[in-house]
Amino acid sequence: MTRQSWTTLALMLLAACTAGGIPTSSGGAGGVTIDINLTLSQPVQTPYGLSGGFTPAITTVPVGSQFHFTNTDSFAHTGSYLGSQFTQFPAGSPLGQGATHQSGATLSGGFTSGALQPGTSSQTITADRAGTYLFGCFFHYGAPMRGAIIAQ
Ligand SMILES: [Cu+2]
Repeated sequence: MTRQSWTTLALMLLAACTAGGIPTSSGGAGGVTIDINLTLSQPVQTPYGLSGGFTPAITTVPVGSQFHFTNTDSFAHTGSYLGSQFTQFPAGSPLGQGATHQSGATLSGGFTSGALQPGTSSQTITADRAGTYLFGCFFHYGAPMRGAIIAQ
């Protein structure tokens, strides 16, 4: 390979690893990673209200792509869909105990990661339908621990 080709290849690999770029998978879970870490992610204001604990606070993905949650914190969290009735983060948590049991593999069907232990990832979830989907952590919703995923 020429020097030029190596440079091009290196740039392509770099681009693929950039956040928001081409989804890469590692460790089995597919698609874009939404990082869960209440300790490191400070609350930020979003169009949906105060977000925190999830990075990015708002994740935008193409319809048909996939994402998952990875808990990089030192204690358990969930990433749980709040429900289609919410266009803003409600003041109090709408999540029930069921959020601690992993279920759902699509945005349209609803989803929860279940209680994710430190260093673990959720199931892969497919962004099958356009829209804005608000989610939160069952344990620390009020922290605040909330985020959004936009499929478009
Ligand atoms: Cu939490």
